[in-house]
Amino acid sequence: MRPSRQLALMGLLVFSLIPSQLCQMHALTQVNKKKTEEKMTESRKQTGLQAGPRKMCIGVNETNFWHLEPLINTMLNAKYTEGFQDANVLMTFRLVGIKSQSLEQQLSQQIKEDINSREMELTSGQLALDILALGACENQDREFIRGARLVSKLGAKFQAEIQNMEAHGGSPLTNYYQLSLALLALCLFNGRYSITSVTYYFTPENKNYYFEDQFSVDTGAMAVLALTCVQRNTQKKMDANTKGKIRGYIASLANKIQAEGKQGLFGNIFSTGEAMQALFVSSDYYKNERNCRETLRAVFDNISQGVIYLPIAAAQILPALMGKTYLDVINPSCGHNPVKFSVSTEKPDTVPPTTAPLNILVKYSVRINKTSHTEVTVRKGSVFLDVMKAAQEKNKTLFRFTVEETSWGPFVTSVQGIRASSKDRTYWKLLSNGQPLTQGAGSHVVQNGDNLEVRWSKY
Ligand code: B12
Ligand SMILES: *[C@@H]1O[C@H](CO)[C@@H](O)[C@H](O)[C@H]1NC(C)=O
Ligand SMILES: *[C@@H]1O[C@H](CO)[C@@H](O)[C@H](O)[C@H]1NC(C)=O
Ligand SMILES: *[C@@H]1O[C@H](CO)[C@@H](O)[C@H](O)[C@H]1NC(C)=O
Ligand SMILES: *[C@@H]1O[C@H](CO)[C@@H](O)[C@H](O)[C@H]1NC(C)=O
Repeated sequence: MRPSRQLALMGLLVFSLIPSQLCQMHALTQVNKKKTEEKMTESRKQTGLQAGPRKMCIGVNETNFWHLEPLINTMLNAKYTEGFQDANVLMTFRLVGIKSQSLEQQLSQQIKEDINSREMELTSGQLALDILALGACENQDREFIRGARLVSKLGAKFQAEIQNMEAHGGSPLTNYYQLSLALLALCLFNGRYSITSVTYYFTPENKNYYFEDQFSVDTGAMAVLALTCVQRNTQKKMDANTKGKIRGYIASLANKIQAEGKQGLFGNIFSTGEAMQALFVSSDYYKNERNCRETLRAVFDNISQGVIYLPIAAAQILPALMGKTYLDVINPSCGHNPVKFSVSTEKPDTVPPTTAPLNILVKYSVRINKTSHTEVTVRKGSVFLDVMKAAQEKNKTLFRFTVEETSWGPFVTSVQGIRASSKDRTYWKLLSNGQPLTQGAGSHVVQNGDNLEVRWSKY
Protein backbone atom coordinates (compact mmCIF):
# COMPACT_ATOMS: atom_id res chain seq x y z
CA MET A 1 0.00 0.00 0.00
CA ARG A 2 1.28 3.43 -0.87
CA PRO A 3 1.74 5.97 1.90
CA SER A 4 -0.90 8.33 0.56
CA ARG A 5 -3.42 5.54 0.90
CA GLN A 6 -2.40 4.84 4.46
CA LEU A 7 -2.67 8.43 5.39
CA ALA A 8 -5.98 8.81 3.67
CA LEU A 9 -7.42 6.19 5.92
CA MET A 10 -6.55 8.21 8.94
CA GLY A 11 -8.87 10.97 7.94
CA LEU A 12 -11.68 8.56 8.63
CA LEU A 13 -10.81 8.29 12.24
CA VAL A 14 -13.17 10.88 13.50
CA PHE A 15 -12.41 10.24 17.11
CA SER A 16 -9.18 11.63 18.35
CA LEU A 17 -7.22 8.44 18.07
CA ILE A 18 -4.80 9.08 15.26
CA PRO A 19 -2.18 6.38 15.19
CA SER A 20 1.15 7.06 13.62
CA GLN A 21 1.16 4.18 11.24
CA LEU A 22 -1.57 2.31 9.55
CA CYS A 23 -2.15 -0.52 7.26
CA GLN A 24 -5.26 -0.67 5.29
CA MET A 25 -8.18 -2.38 6.91
CA HIS A 26 -10.76 -1.88 4.22
CA ALA A 27 -11.11 -0.46 0.76
CA LEU A 28 -11.83 3.18 0.28
CA THR A 29 -13.83 4.50 -2.59
CA GLN A 30 -12.21 7.09 -4.79
CA VAL A 31 -14.59 9.76 -3.59
CA ASN A 32 -13.85 9.00 0.00
CA LYS A 33 -10.21 8.98 -0.72
CA LYS A 34 -10.19 12.48 -2.07
CA LYS A 35 -12.13 13.86 0.85
CA THR A 36 -10.11 12.08 3.44
CA GLU A 37 -6.89 13.27 1.90
CA GLU A 38 -8.01 16.83 2.48
CA LYS A 39 -8.94 16.10 6.05
CA MET A 40 -5.67 14.32 6.42
CA THR A 41 -3.61 17.33 5.59
CA GLU A 42 -5.35 19.06 8.47
CA SER A 43 -4.70 16.40 11.00
CA ARG A 44 -1.14 16.10 9.80
CA LYS A 45 -0.61 19.70 10.59
CA GLN A 46 -2.03 19.23 14.04
CA THR A 47 -0.06 16.17 14.88
CA GLY A 48 3.22 16.77 13.14
CA LEU A 49 2.83 13.33 11.68
CA GLN A 50 5.30 12.38 8.99
CA ALA A 51 4.46 10.12 6.12
CA GLY A 52 7.20 7.67 6.95
CA PRO A 53 8.15 4.59 5.02
CA ARG A 54 7.02 2.34 7.88
CA LYS A 55 3.81 0.49 7.45
CA MET A 56 1.87 -0.99 10.25
CA CYS A 57 -1.22 -2.81 10.90
CA ILE A 58 -3.69 -1.26 13.17
CA GLY A 59 -7.10 -2.46 13.93
CA VAL A 60 -8.59 0.21 16.02
CA ASN A 61 -11.07 2.53 14.45
CA GLU A 62 -14.20 4.12 15.87
CA THR A 63 -16.20 0.93 15.59
CA ASN A 64 -13.86 -1.42 17.37
CA PHE A 65 -12.08 0.89 19.78
CA TRP A 66 -14.39 -0.26 22.55
CA HIS A 67 -12.47 -3.54 22.61
CA LEU A 68 -9.55 -1.70 24.14
CA GLU A 69 -11.46 0.03 26.89
CA PRO A 70 -11.14 -2.85 29.37
CA LEU A 71 -7.36 -2.60 29.01
CA ILE A 72 -7.34 1.14 29.56
CA ASN A 73 -9.65 0.81 32.54
CA THR A 74 -7.49 -1.93 34.02
CA MET A 75 -4.54 0.41 33.90
CA LEU A 76 -6.43 3.46 35.14
CA ASN A 77 -8.19 1.76 38.01
CA ALA A 78 -5.32 -0.28 39.45
CA LYS A 79 -3.74 0.62 42.76
CA TYR A 80 -0.08 1.25 42.19
CA THR A 81 0.99 0.90 45.79
CA GLU A 82 3.54 -1.86 45.37
CA GLY A 83 5.41 0.02 42.69
CA PHE A 84 6.26 -3.00 40.58
CA GLN A 85 4.24 -2.24 37.50
CA ASP A 86 4.82 1.50 37.41
CA ALA A 87 7.35 1.74 34.61
CA ASN A 88 5.57 -0.44 32.08
CA VAL A 89 2.29 1.32 32.74
CA LEU A 90 3.71 4.84 32.62
CA MET A 91 5.53 4.13 29.37
CA THR A 92 2.31 2.91 27.78
CA PHE A 93 0.22 5.83 29.08
CA ARG A 94 2.65 8.23 27.48
CA LEU A 95 3.25 6.27 24.29
CA VAL A 96 -0.41 5.87 23.38
CA GLY A 97 -1.39 9.28 24.74
CA ILE A 98 -3.69 8.37 27.60
CA LYS A 99 -3.87 11.57 29.56
CA SER A 100 -4.42 11.17 33.26
CA GLN A 101 -2.29 13.79 34.89
CA SER A 102 -2.63 12.71 38.48
CA LEU A 103 -1.84 9.08 37.75
CA GLU A 104 1.02 10.02 35.46
CA GLN A 105 2.49 12.17 38.22
CA GLN A 106 2.04 9.49 40.84
CA LEU A 107 3.74 6.84 38.73
CA SER A 108 6.58 9.09 37.71
CA GLN A 109 7.10 10.12 41.35
CA GLN A 110 7.14 6.51 42.51
CA ILE A 111 9.65 5.52 39.86
CA LYS A 112 11.98 8.35 40.83
CA GLU A 113 11.73 7.50 44.52
CA ASP A 114 12.43 3.87 43.75
CA ILE A 115 15.51 4.84 41.76
CA ASN A 116 16.72 7.15 44.51
CA SER A 117 16.32 4.52 47.20
CA ARG A 118 17.64 1.40 45.49
CA GLU A 119 19.43 2.33 42.32
CA MET A 120 22.24 -0.16 42.95
CA GLU A 121 19.89 -3.11 43.32
CA LEU A 122 17.88 -2.38 40.19
CA THR A 123 18.47 -4.96 37.49
CA SER A 124 19.45 -3.88 33.99
CA GLY A 125 15.94 -4.39 32.67
CA GLN A 126 14.28 -2.56 35.55
CA LEU A 127 16.49 0.50 35.10
CA ALA A 128 15.95 0.33 31.33
CA LEU A 129 12.17 0.32 31.80
CA ASP A 130 12.44 3.23 34.22
CA ILE A 131 14.38 5.23 31.64
CA LEU A 132 11.97 4.33 28.84
CA ALA A 133 9.02 5.37 31.01
CA LEU A 134 10.52 8.58 32.37
CA GLY A 135 11.94 9.57 29.00
CA ALA A 136 8.92 8.65 26.90
CA CYS A 137 7.52 11.44 24.75
CA GLU A 138 9.63 14.49 25.55
CA ASN A 139 8.69 15.57 29.08
CA GLN A 140 10.25 17.07 32.20
CA ASP A 141 11.30 13.70 33.59
CA ARG A 142 14.11 13.71 31.03
CA GLU A 143 15.77 16.25 33.33
CA PHE A 144 15.78 13.63 36.09
CA ILE A 145 17.36 11.09 33.73
CA ARG A 146 20.15 13.55 32.95
CA GLY A 147 20.58 14.74 36.53
CA ALA A 148 20.85 11.23 37.93
CA ARG A 149 23.02 10.11 35.00
CA LEU A 150 20.77 7.13 34.53
CA VAL A 151 21.81 6.35 30.98
CA SER A 152 25.47 5.91 31.83
CA LYS A 153 24.49 3.85 34.87
CA LEU A 154 22.46 1.64 32.59
CA GLY A 155 25.50 1.34 30.35
CA ALA A 156 27.43 -0.01 33.34
CA LYS A 157 24.68 -2.52 34.15
CA PHE A 158 24.62 -3.69 30.53
CA GLN A 159 28.39 -4.08 30.68
CA ALA A 160 28.06 -6.12 33.89
CA GLU A 161 25.63 -8.48 32.15
CA ILE A 162 28.16 -9.02 29.37
CA GLN A 163 31.01 -9.57 31.81
CA ASN A 164 28.90 -12.14 33.61
CA MET A 165 28.33 -13.96 30.32
CA GLU A 166 32.05 -13.93 29.65
CA ALA A 167 32.78 -15.36 33.08
CA HIS A 168 29.89 -17.80 33.45
CA GLY A 169 29.48 -19.80 30.28
CA GLY A 170 27.32 -17.28 28.48
CA SER A 171 24.71 -16.77 31.22
CA PRO A 172 23.78 -13.16 31.97
CA LEU A 173 22.94 -11.89 35.46
CA THR A 174 19.28 -11.66 34.49
CA ASN A 175 17.98 -12.77 31.09
CA TYR A 176 17.92 -11.72 27.44
CA TYR A 177 14.59 -9.97 27.73
CA GLN A 178 16.29 -7.58 30.13
CA LEU A 179 19.49 -7.32 28.10
CA SER A 180 17.34 -6.36 25.13
CA LEU A 181 15.43 -3.77 27.16
CA ALA A 182 18.78 -2.35 28.28
CA LEU A 183 20.15 -2.25 24.76
CA LEU A 184 16.95 -0.63 23.53
CA ALA A 185 17.05 2.10 26.18
CA LEU A 186 20.77 2.72 25.60
CA CYS A 187 20.21 2.98 21.88
CA LEU A 188 17.20 5.31 22.14
CA PHE A 189 18.73 7.60 24.76
CA ASN A 190 22.24 7.86 23.33
CA GLY A 191 23.98 5.59 25.78
CA ARG A 192 27.16 3.66 25.12
CA TYR A 193 27.19 0.05 24.06
CA SER A 194 29.69 -1.99 22.14
CA ILE A 195 28.64 -3.01 18.65
CA THR A 196 31.13 -5.86 18.82
CA SER A 197 29.40 -7.26 21.91
CA VAL A 198 26.02 -6.84 20.27
CA THR A 199 27.00 -8.75 17.16
CA TYR A 200 28.66 -11.42 19.29
CA TYR A 201 25.94 -11.98 21.88
CA PHE A 202 22.71 -11.36 19.99
CA THR A 203 23.10 -14.06 17.35
CA PRO A 204 19.74 -15.82 16.94
CA GLU A 205 21.31 -19.14 17.93
CA ASN A 206 22.19 -17.89 21.41
CA LYS A 207 20.78 -20.22 24.09
CA ASN A 208 19.40 -17.30 26.08
CA TYR A 209 16.55 -16.85 23.59
CA TYR A 210 15.28 -20.23 24.75
CA PHE A 211 13.80 -21.61 27.95
CA GLU A 212 14.05 -25.38 28.00
CA ASP A 213 14.49 -25.52 24.21
CA GLN A 214 11.38 -23.41 23.73
CA PHE A 215 11.92 -20.14 21.86
CA SER A 216 10.78 -17.28 24.11
CA VAL A 217 8.65 -15.01 21.92
CA ASP A 218 8.74 -12.17 24.45
CA THR A 219 12.52 -12.32 24.51
CA GLY A 220 12.92 -12.54 20.74
CA ALA A 221 10.50 -9.66 20.24
CA MET A 222 12.36 -7.39 22.64
CA ALA A 223 15.63 -8.28 20.91
CA VAL A 224 14.17 -7.42 17.49
CA LEU A 225 13.13 -3.99 18.78
CA ALA A 226 16.56 -3.35 20.31
CA LEU A 227 18.46 -4.55 17.22
CA THR A 228 16.21 -2.51 14.95
CA CYS A 229 17.08 0.59 16.95
CA VAL A 230 20.78 -0.28 16.72
CA GLN A 231 20.52 -0.79 12.99
CA ARG A 232 18.78 2.55 12.47
CA ASN A 233 21.09 4.48 14.76
CA THR A 234 22.96 6.78 12.44
CA GLN A 235 25.26 8.05 15.16
CA LYS A 236 26.97 4.69 15.43
CA LYS A 237 29.48 4.07 12.68
CA MET A 238 28.98 0.57 11.38
CA ASP A 239 30.70 -1.14 8.49
CA ALA A 240 28.59 -2.84 5.86
CA ASN A 241 29.49 -6.26 7.19
CA THR A 242 28.21 -5.48 10.70
CA LYS A 243 25.09 -3.84 9.31
CA GLY A 244 24.41 -6.93 7.23
CA LYS A 245 24.88 -9.20 10.24
CA ILE A 246 22.43 -7.27 12.37
CA ARG A 247 19.93 -7.20 9.54
CA GLY A 248 20.28 -10.97 9.35
CA TYR A 249 19.70 -11.39 13.11
CA ILE A 250 16.55 -9.30 12.94
CA ALA A 251 15.17 -11.29 10.02
CA SER A 252 15.95 -14.61 11.64
CA LEU A 253 14.41 -13.64 14.99
CA ALA A 254 11.32 -12.33 13.20
CA ASN A 255 11.02 -15.72 11.49
CA LYS A 256 11.27 -17.53 14.80
CA ILE A 257 8.51 -15.34 16.19
CA GLN A 258 6.31 -16.10 13.21
CA ALA A 259 7.00 -19.80 13.60
CA GLU A 260 5.39 -19.55 17.07
CA GLY A 261 2.19 -18.15 15.57
CA LYS A 262 -1.02 -19.98 16.23
CA GLN A 263 -4.50 -18.69 15.44
CA GLY A 264 -3.35 -15.12 15.34
CA LEU A 265 -1.36 -15.17 18.59
CA PHE A 266 2.43 -15.42 18.86
CA GLY A 267 3.61 -17.53 21.78
CA ASN A 268 0.59 -16.79 23.93
CA ILE A 269 -1.70 -13.84 24.53
CA PHE A 270 0.85 -12.24 26.90
CA SER A 271 3.66 -12.17 24.35
CA THR A 272 1.52 -11.21 21.36
CA GLY A 273 1.62 -7.43 21.87
CA GLU A 274 5.39 -7.29 21.89
CA ALA A 275 5.57 -9.82 19.05
CA MET A 276 3.31 -7.53 16.99
CA GLN A 277 5.65 -4.62 17.67
CA ALA A 278 8.60 -6.70 16.51
CA LEU A 279 6.81 -7.76 13.34
CA PHE A 280 5.74 -4.17 12.63
CA VAL A 281 9.35 -3.03 12.45
CA SER A 282 10.95 -6.09 10.92
CA SER A 283 8.66 -7.80 8.46
CA ASP A 284 5.87 -7.50 5.94
CA TYR A 285 3.63 -9.77 7.97
CA TYR A 286 1.05 -7.15 8.92
CA LYS A 287 0.98 -5.61 5.47
CA ASN A 288 -1.31 -8.49 4.76
CA GLU A 289 -4.74 -7.46 5.88
CA ARG A 290 -5.78 -11.00 6.68
CA ASN A 291 -2.95 -11.46 9.17
CA CYS A 292 -3.94 -8.22 10.76
CA ARG A 293 -7.51 -9.29 11.18
CA GLU A 294 -6.59 -12.72 12.48
CA THR A 295 -4.43 -11.30 15.26
CA LEU A 296 -7.00 -8.70 16.23
CA ARG A 297 -9.78 -11.24 16.39
CA ALA A 298 -7.76 -13.48 18.70
CA VAL A 299 -6.64 -10.60 20.90
CA PHE A 300 -10.10 -9.03 21.15
CA ASP A 301 -11.49 -12.45 21.92
CA ASN A 302 -9.04 -12.92 24.78
CA ILE A 303 -9.70 -9.41 26.08
CA SER A 304 -13.41 -10.09 26.18
CA GLN A 305 -12.74 -13.26 28.17
CA GLY A 306 -11.13 -11.09 30.83
CA VAL A 307 -7.72 -12.73 30.48
CA ILE A 308 -5.82 -9.45 30.58
CA TYR A 309 -6.59 -8.06 34.00
CA LEU A 310 -3.09 -7.36 35.30
CA PRO A 311 -2.06 -3.76 34.58
CA ILE A 312 1.30 -4.96 33.29
CA ALA A 313 -0.36 -7.34 30.83
CA ALA A 314 -2.57 -4.51 29.58
CA ALA A 315 0.44 -2.18 29.38
CA GLN A 316 2.42 -4.64 27.30
CA ILE A 317 -0.28 -5.30 24.72
CA LEU A 318 -1.87 -1.88 24.27
CA PRO A 319 0.86 -0.04 22.32
CA ALA A 320 0.78 -2.54 19.44
CA LEU A 321 -2.99 -2.45 19.29
CA MET A 322 -2.72 1.28 18.76
CA GLY A 323 -0.03 0.99 16.13
CA LYS A 324 2.86 2.00 18.39
CA THR A 325 6.17 0.38 19.19
CA TYR A 326 8.64 1.08 21.96
CA LEU A 327 10.84 2.72 19.32
CA ASP A 328 8.26 5.50 19.18
CA VAL A 329 9.07 6.78 22.68
CA ILE A 330 11.58 9.20 21.12
CA ASN A 331 9.42 10.02 18.12
CA PRO A 332 8.74 13.79 18.03
CA SER A 333 5.03 13.10 17.61
CA CYS A 334 4.98 10.65 20.53
CA GLY A 335 1.88 11.12 22.65
CA HIS A 336 0.58 13.97 20.51
CA ASN A 337 -2.71 12.34 19.72
CA PRO A 338 -4.36 11.86 23.05
CA VAL A 339 -6.86 9.06 23.29
CA LYS A 340 -10.35 9.95 24.36
CA PHE A 341 -11.57 7.29 26.66
CA SER A 342 -14.49 6.85 28.93
CA VAL A 343 -13.56 5.44 32.28
CA SER A 344 -16.16 2.95 33.27
CA THR A 345 -17.81 4.15 36.42
CA GLU A 346 -20.08 1.16 36.50
CA LYS A 347 -18.84 -1.63 38.62
CA PRO A 348 -17.62 -4.57 36.58
CA ASP A 349 -20.25 -7.27 36.46
CA THR A 350 -19.81 -9.03 39.71
CA VAL A 351 -20.42 -12.69 39.27
CA PRO A 352 -23.60 -13.45 41.19
CA PRO A 353 -22.60 -15.49 44.22
CA THR A 354 -23.49 -19.07 43.59
CA THR A 355 -25.95 -20.20 46.21
CA ALA A 356 -23.32 -21.72 48.46
CA PRO A 357 -19.55 -21.31 48.30
CA LEU A 358 -18.69 -24.58 46.63
CA ASN A 359 -15.59 -26.50 47.42
CA ILE A 360 -13.51 -28.30 44.85
CA LEU A 361 -10.99 -31.08 45.18
CA VAL A 362 -7.63 -30.95 43.40
CA LYS A 363 -4.46 -33.00 43.33
CA TYR A 364 -1.20 -31.25 44.08
CA SER A 365 2.34 -32.48 43.80
CA VAL A 366 5.88 -31.26 44.22
CA ARG A 367 8.35 -32.90 41.87
CA ILE A 368 12.05 -32.74 42.50
CA ASN A 369 13.81 -36.03 41.97
CA LYS A 370 10.92 -37.84 43.50
CA THR A 371 7.36 -36.63 43.67
CA SER A 372 5.31 -35.81 46.79
CA HIS A 373 1.57 -35.98 46.28
CA THR A 374 -1.42 -34.69 48.18
CA GLU A 375 -5.05 -33.76 47.67
CA VAL A 376 -6.58 -30.59 48.97
CA THR A 377 -9.99 -29.01 49.11
CA VAL A 378 -10.25 -25.33 48.21
CA ARG A 379 -13.05 -22.87 47.44
CA LYS A 380 -14.32 -22.76 43.90
CA GLY A 381 -12.54 -19.93 42.08
CA SER A 382 -9.31 -20.44 44.00
CA VAL A 383 -5.97 -19.78 42.36
CA PHE A 384 -2.91 -22.03 42.22
CA LEU A 385 -1.38 -20.17 45.18
CA ASP A 386 -4.39 -21.07 47.38
CA VAL A 387 -3.74 -24.73 46.62
CA MET A 388 -0.08 -24.35 47.56
CA LYS A 389 -1.12 -22.72 50.85
CA ALA A 390 -3.61 -25.47 51.62
CA ALA A 391 -0.99 -28.13 50.96
CA GLN A 392 1.51 -26.29 53.13
CA GLU A 393 -1.01 -26.35 55.96
CA LYS A 394 -1.23 -30.11 55.63
CA ASN A 395 2.49 -30.80 55.66
CA LYS A 396 5.08 -28.06 56.11
CA THR A 397 8.03 -30.35 55.50
CA LEU A 398 6.91 -31.37 52.05
CA PHE A 399 4.93 -28.37 50.86
CA ARG A 400 6.41 -25.25 52.43
CA PHE A 401 7.24 -22.56 49.90
CA THR A 402 8.20 -18.91 49.52
CA VAL A 403 7.19 -16.28 46.97
CA GLU A 404 8.52 -12.89 45.96
CA GLU A 405 6.26 -10.09 44.74
CA THR A 406 7.00 -9.02 41.16
CA SER A 407 5.33 -7.02 38.41
CA TRP A 408 3.40 -10.14 37.39
CA GLY A 409 2.36 -11.05 40.94
CA PRO A 410 3.88 -13.62 43.31
CA PHE A 411 6.82 -15.53 41.83
CA VAL A 412 7.51 -18.89 43.50
CA THR A 413 11.11 -18.73 44.67
CA SER A 414 11.44 -21.86 46.80
CA VAL A 415 9.62 -25.08 47.63
CA GLN A 416 10.70 -27.54 50.33
CA GLY A 417 13.49 -25.09 51.04
CA ILE A 418 15.01 -25.52 47.58
CA ARG A 419 15.62 -22.11 46.01
CA ALA A 420 15.50 -21.22 42.34
CA SER A 421 18.59 -19.44 41.07
CA SER A 422 19.15 -17.56 37.84
CA LYS A 423 22.84 -18.35 38.25
CA ASP A 424 22.12 -22.06 37.82
CA ARG A 425 19.19 -21.36 35.48
CA THR A 426 16.84 -23.23 37.82
CA TYR A 427 13.21 -22.36 38.59
CA TRP A 428 9.97 -23.76 39.92
CA LYS A 429 7.79 -24.50 36.95
CA LEU A 430 4.01 -24.52 37.39
CA LEU A 431 1.88 -27.08 35.59
CA SER A 432 -1.73 -28.16 35.41
CA ASN A 433 -2.63 -31.55 34.01
CA GLY A 434 0.89 -31.84 32.64
CA GLN A 435 0.77 -28.51 30.77
CA PRO A 436 2.89 -25.52 31.80
CA LEU A 437 0.76 -22.61 32.97
CA THR A 438 0.65 -19.40 30.97
CA GLN A 439 -0.08 -17.42 34.13
CA GLY A 440 1.43 -17.24 37.58
CA ALA A 441 0.40 -18.86 40.86
CA GLY A 442 -1.53 -15.77 41.91
CA SER A 443 -3.57 -15.63 38.68
CA HIS A 444 -4.26 -19.16 37.47
CA VAL A 445 -7.72 -20.27 38.57
CA VAL A 446 -7.93 -24.00 39.31
CA GLN A 447 -10.80 -26.34 38.44
CA ASN A 448 -12.26 -29.32 40.24
CA GLY A 449 -10.20 -32.46 39.59
CA ASP A 450 -7.11 -30.61 38.31
CA ASN A 451 -3.77 -32.26 38.65
CA LEU A 452 -1.49 -29.43 39.75
CA GLU A 453 2.25 -29.58 40.03
CA VAL A 454 5.31 -27.53 40.84
CA ARG A 455 8.37 -29.00 39.17
CA TRP A 456 12.02 -28.29 39.88
CA SER A 457 13.31 -27.36 36.41
CA LYS A 458 16.25 -25.99 34.48
CA TYR A 459 15.89 -23.53 31.60
C1 B12 B 1 12.67 -14.33 31.94
C2 B12 B 1 11.30 -14.83 32.26
C3 B12 B 1 11.19 -15.93 33.09
C4 B12 B 1 12.39 -16.57 33.82
C5 B12 B 1 12.67 -15.68 35.10
C6 B12 B 1 14.03 -15.91 35.74
C7 B12 B 1 15.11 -15.15 35.04
N1 B12 B 1 16.24 -15.70 34.90
O1 B12 B 1 14.97 -14.03 34.62
C8 B12 B 1 11.81 -17.97 34.13
C9 B12 B 1 12.15 -18.91 32.98
C10 B12 B 1 12.29 -18.60 35.42
C11 B12 B 1 10.31 -17.69 34.13
C12 B12 B 1 9.40 -18.49 34.78
C13 B12 B 1 8.02 -18.35 34.65
N2 B12 B 1 7.37 -17.52 33.84
CO1 B12 B 1 8.24 -16.03 32.93
N3 B12 B 1 8.94 -14.65 31.87
C14 B12 B 1 10.16 -14.20 31.69
C15 B12 B 1 10.15 -13.02 30.70
C16 B12 B 1 10.58 -13.52 29.32
C17 B12 B 1 10.98 -11.79 31.09
C18 B12 B 1 10.79 -11.31 32.55
C19 B12 B 1 11.62 -10.07 32.82
O2 B12 B 1 12.81 -10.18 33.03
N4 B12 B 1 11.01 -8.88 32.78
C20 B12 B 1 11.67 -7.60 32.89
C21 B12 B 1 12.02 -7.21 34.33
C22 B12 B 1 12.65 -5.83 34.36
O3 B12 B 1 10.83 -7.16 35.10
P1 B12 B 1 10.75 -7.92 36.53
O4 B12 B 1 9.39 -7.79 37.02
O5 B12 B 1 11.86 -7.46 37.39
O6 B12 B 1 11.07 -9.44 36.06
C23 B12 B 1 10.97 -10.54 36.94
C24 B12 B 1 9.59 -11.14 36.97
O7 B12 B 1 8.99 -10.95 35.70
C25 B12 B 1 9.87 -12.60 37.25
N5 B12 B 1 9.02 -13.47 36.46
C26 B12 B 1 9.34 -14.05 35.31
N6 B12 B 1 8.32 -14.77 34.85
C27 B12 B 1 7.33 -14.64 35.76
C28 B12 B 1 6.05 -15.17 35.77
C29 B12 B 1 5.20 -14.88 36.81
C30 B12 B 1 3.82 -15.41 36.79
C31 B12 B 1 5.65 -14.04 37.88
C32 B12 B 1 4.75 -13.75 39.01
C33 B12 B 1 6.94 -13.51 37.86
C34 B12 B 1 7.76 -13.81 36.78
O8 B12 B 1 11.23 -12.86 36.89
C35 B12 B 1 11.80 -11.66 36.34
C36 B12 B 1 13.27 -11.61 36.64
O9 B12 B 1 13.50 -11.65 38.02
C37 B12 B 1 8.62 -12.63 30.75
C38 B12 B 1 8.12 -11.93 29.49
C39 B12 B 1 7.40 -10.61 29.75
N7 B12 B 1 6.63 -10.17 28.82
O10 B12 B 1 7.55 -9.99 30.77
C40 B12 B 1 7.96 -14.00 31.03
C41 B12 B 1 6.57 -14.04 31.71
C42 B12 B 1 6.47 -12.94 32.74
N8 B12 B 1 6.57 -15.37 32.37
C43 B12 B 1 5.42 -15.94 32.36
C44 B12 B 1 5.12 -17.19 32.96
C45 B12 B 1 3.73 -17.75 32.72
C46 B12 B 1 6.07 -17.88 33.74
C47 B12 B 1 5.82 -19.17 34.55
C48 B12 B 1 4.56 -19.12 35.40
C49 B12 B 1 5.81 -20.37 33.59
C50 B12 B 1 5.47 -21.69 34.25
N9 B12 B 1 4.53 -22.40 33.70
O11 B12 B 1 6.06 -22.10 35.22
C51 B12 B 1 7.11 -19.23 35.41
C52 B12 B 1 6.99 -18.68 36.86
C53 B12 B 1 6.68 -19.77 37.86
C54 B12 B 1 7.00 -19.36 39.27
N10 B12 B 1 8.07 -19.89 39.79
O12 B12 B 1 6.31 -18.58 39.87
C55 B12 B 1 4.38 -15.11 31.63
C56 B12 B 1 3.43 -14.41 32.64
C57 B12 B 1 2.03 -14.28 32.10
C58 B12 B 1 1.03 -13.96 33.18
N11 B12 B 1 -0.11 -13.46 32.80
O13 B12 B 1 1.23 -14.13 34.34
C59 B12 B 1 5.30 -14.15 30.79
C60 B12 B 1 4.67 -12.80 30.45
C61 B12 B 1 5.66 -14.92 29.48
C62 B12 B 1 4.46 -15.25 28.63
N12 B12 B 1 4.23 -14.55 27.56
O14 B12 B 1 3.75 -16.18 28.91
N13 B12 B 1 10.02 -16.60 33.40
C1 LIG C 1 -13.12 -0.99 11.54
O1 LIG C 1 -12.21 -2.06 11.37
C2 LIG C 1 -12.80 -3.32 11.19
C3 LIG C 1 -11.69 -4.34 11.05
O2 LIG C 1 -10.95 -4.43 12.23
C4 LIG C 1 -13.67 -3.31 9.94
O3 LIG C 1 -14.29 -4.56 9.79
C5 LIG C 1 -14.71 -2.21 10.05
O4 LIG C 1 -15.42 -2.13 8.87
C6 LIG C 1 -14.03 -0.88 10.33
N1 LIG C 1 -15.07 0.13 10.55
C7 LIG C 1 -14.99 1.37 10.08
C8 LIG C 1 -16.15 2.25 10.32
O5 LIG C 1 -14.02 1.76 9.48
C1 LIG D 1 -7.28 -16.56 23.19
O1 LIG D 1 -7.21 -16.65 21.77
C2 LIG D 1 -6.80 -17.91 21.27
C3 LIG D 1 -6.67 -17.83 19.77
O2 LIG D 1 -7.85 -17.38 19.18
C4 LIG D 1 -7.81 -18.98 21.69
O3 LIG D 1 -7.37 -20.25 21.24
C5 LIG D 1 -7.93 -18.97 23.20
O4 LIG D 1 -8.92 -19.86 23.60
C6 LIG D 1 -8.28 -17.57 23.72
N1 LIG D 1 -8.26 -17.62 25.17
C7 LIG D 1 -9.28 -17.18 25.89
C8 LIG D 1 -9.17 -17.37 27.35
O5 LIG D 1 -10.24 -16.65 25.39
C1 LIG E 1 18.50 -35.07 42.14
O1 LIG E 1 19.30 -36.21 41.90
C2 LIG E 1 20.58 -35.95 41.37
C3 LIG E 1 21.24 -37.27 41.01
O2 LIG E 1 20.81 -38.29 41.84
C4 LIG E 1 21.38 -35.14 42.42
O3 LIG E 1 22.65 -34.85 41.92
C5 LIG E 1 20.64 -33.85 42.70
O4 LIG E 1 21.30 -33.11 43.72
C6 LIG E 1 19.21 -34.12 43.12
N1 LIG E 1 18.53 -32.83 43.15
C7 LIG E 1 17.88 -32.40 44.21
C8 LIG E 1 17.28 -31.03 44.10
O5 LIG E 1 17.70 -33.06 45.22
C1 LIG F 1 4.88 -34.90 56.21
O1 LIG F 1 5.42 -35.82 55.30
C2 LIG F 1 6.57 -36.52 55.77
C3 LIG F 1 7.13 -37.34 54.62
O2 LIG F 1 6.12 -38.08 53.99
C4 LIG F 1 6.15 -37.37 56.96
O3 LIG F 1 7.28 -38.07 57.49
C5 LIG F 1 5.56 -36.47 58.03
O4 LIG F 1 5.05 -37.25 59.11
C6 LIG F 1 4.42 -35.63 57.46
N1 LIG F 1 3.99 -34.65 58.46
C7 LIG F 1 2.71 -34.45 58.74
C8 LIG F 1 2.43 -33.37 59.74
O5 LIG F 1 1.82 -35.08 58.22
